[in-house]
Amino acid sequence: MKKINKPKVSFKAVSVSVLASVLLLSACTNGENSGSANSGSTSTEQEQSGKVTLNMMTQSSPTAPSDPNEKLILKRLEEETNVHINWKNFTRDVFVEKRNLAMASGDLPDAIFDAGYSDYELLKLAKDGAIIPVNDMIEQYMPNFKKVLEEAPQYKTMITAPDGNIYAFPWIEELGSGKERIQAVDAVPWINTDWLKKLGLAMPKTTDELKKVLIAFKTQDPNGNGKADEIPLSFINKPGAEDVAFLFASFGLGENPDHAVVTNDGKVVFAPADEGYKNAVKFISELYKEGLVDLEAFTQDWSTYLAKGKDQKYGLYFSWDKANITGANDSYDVMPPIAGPSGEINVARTNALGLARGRTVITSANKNLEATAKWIDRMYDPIQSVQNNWGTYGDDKLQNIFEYDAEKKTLKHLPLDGASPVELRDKTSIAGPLAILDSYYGTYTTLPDDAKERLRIVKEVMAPHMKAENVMPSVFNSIEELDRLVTIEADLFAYVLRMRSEWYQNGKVDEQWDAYLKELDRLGLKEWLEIKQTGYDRATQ
Ligand SMILES: [Ca+2]
Repeated sequence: MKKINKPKVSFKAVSVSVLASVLLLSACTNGENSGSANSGSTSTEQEQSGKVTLNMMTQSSPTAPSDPNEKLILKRLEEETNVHINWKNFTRDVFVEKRNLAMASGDLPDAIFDAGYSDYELLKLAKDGAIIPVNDMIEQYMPNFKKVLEEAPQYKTMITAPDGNIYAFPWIEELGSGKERIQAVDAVPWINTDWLKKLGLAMPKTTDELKKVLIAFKTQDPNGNGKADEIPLSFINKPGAEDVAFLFASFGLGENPDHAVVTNDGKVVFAPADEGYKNAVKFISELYKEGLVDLEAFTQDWSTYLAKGKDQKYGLYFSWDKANITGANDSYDVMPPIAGPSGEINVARTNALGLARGRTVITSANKNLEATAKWIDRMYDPIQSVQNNWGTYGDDKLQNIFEYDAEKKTLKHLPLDGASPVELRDKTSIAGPLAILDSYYGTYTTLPDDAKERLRIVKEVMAPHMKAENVMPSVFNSIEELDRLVTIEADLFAYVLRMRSEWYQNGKVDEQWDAYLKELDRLGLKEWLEIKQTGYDRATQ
């Protein structure tokens, strides 16, 4: 592999001082010699066989092998590319800490695979010269990735920082589009249909009917054990797929995890400052007053939530997929969106996309840019991307995710056979940078069964009731904007969550609403809205 001379790499937007620190960092790493087969004076780590060794840091599930090279996907890649990856792998719970420690110490790997960086972190690392722009590498060495960006040019815009540079390789997973994309709704409400049947109740269609159903669940012993042990309503009280906020849209615009809702005339609204939000919170507080809300909703973690779900204690609860909580059985079904006091039904759209910008970065210590770029480019080969995302085929020791048709070059999802999808995928997939476009389904791969069902729910049950025509696009803000957003959100979002939780329990939302709006202003809401609106306008013009 040809060595690229560092100064020849484009550092377009990088100042002289940063360049100096880049060179300094490289020098440090050289001197330290982090234990790999570093050949000293020549900077390429080539063995006699011509094999290149790259040092990468990554993360994995605790259920996956601690050495990623034991995964079949990576064994195959090493054979095919003649590139050996010397991994420093950390389990997810400690990864961020270890990653930050390594970057701060200057003991940089060549790349961080599955880095999980936020936009703000990417721009700060780039400013410090710890990671490098990859625009030229994409042009020169990455035909697969270029093809993805040509087929779906919107991603090129979305991964490009305001300074024109691309600092990281993204994860792109398309599953449906627009109102029907799989992320369009986060939390799905699951209702206990066994209990509805037992008590002779119909599926609730309004917020009033829901309240009556939940009261019946509490008082009429639907599980028939003679004890009032039913939990009519449970959730995990924070933004996410287990949040009760799905119900808010019955009262107006609705809420989503990042609090930004866009009106049909293109105005960005902070959902928790909306009148409909106030009425929604009041509704939840009425349910609380009736003793219908799980008291643990305010404190429970995933495992507590799951334990009661497995015991089928819930009347109504929220999650991405019921199989994760109450199991793949027919005791629960989706509760279709219900009408609020005005008689209107609405489903809020999330702003989420199957896009993570900061999936893999190349550090300034990397002396094998060409080999690294070519290796990362392999991840964007469609057949490779599909496996990286979900798992592989032809493993004689582990349950396979796919069957591979070598002639047609297609991967077919095998039945999960009762295995938990997440657990099974964690063991064999490698995640990282990849792209799966909608056009791949039916061409390179089939849809997994769980995704098929989610897409059906979003398309048939939810999308017809989505009133919002706009969502907040995935805006790559500038470092100055992010600096303000991150600072404001730390206090603003915490305050919103705290007040919502208090109001559920004390019912004082009407009395305290005006003071709350004033506090939102004091915490910087106006500036937050300005930055969001500017970003929206920039991305949609
Ligand atoms: Ca009971």
